[in-house]
Amino acid sequence: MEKTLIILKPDCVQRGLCGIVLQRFEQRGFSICAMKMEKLSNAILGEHYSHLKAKPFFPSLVRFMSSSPVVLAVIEGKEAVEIVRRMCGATNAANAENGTIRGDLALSTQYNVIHASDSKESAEKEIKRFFRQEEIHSYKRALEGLTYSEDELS
Ligand code: IDP
Ligand code: MG
Repeated sequence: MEKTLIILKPDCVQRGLCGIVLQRFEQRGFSICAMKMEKLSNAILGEHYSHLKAKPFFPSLVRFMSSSPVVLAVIEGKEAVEIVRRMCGATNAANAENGTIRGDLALSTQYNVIHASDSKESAEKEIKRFFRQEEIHSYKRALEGLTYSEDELS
């Protein structure tokens, strides 16, 4: 089953929005298969945002992302990378569609609530960057009461 990495950013943690953001993924049918709170170091943020090192906002992004603990989680489910990314909405929250996490909860480009891996390759790398294999768990979502065919489980 496909996995992707999300980071609930310092603005999400400090505004008390972690619960409702995680709820959206659970309600969609995804599983949270790993989760922890951590204060990220400049070193790991430099690696995580290495594609943005040349940008003028890079120092401020690292300061922001290390300003308080964040919640890191691995989200698992059908087409998790693409669907989770779509659920987050555009980077600049002011342009994010209503109904997306950023479109419903933020207005800023930097303080945009959540990070999500942008491809299957980045998801694989990012999950390894933040989680050890033994921190990632596997379980089935309860589907009692639903009538479904075997195909619907894939
Ligand atoms: P993404 O988070 O939607 O994948 P990226 O381009 O990978 O967007 O940028 C990573 C993060 O850097 C953004 O989520 C945002 O917090 C910050 N960021 C991106 N562009 C800007 C900008 O123009 N000004 C300030 N911060 C930015
Ligand atoms: Mg990105």
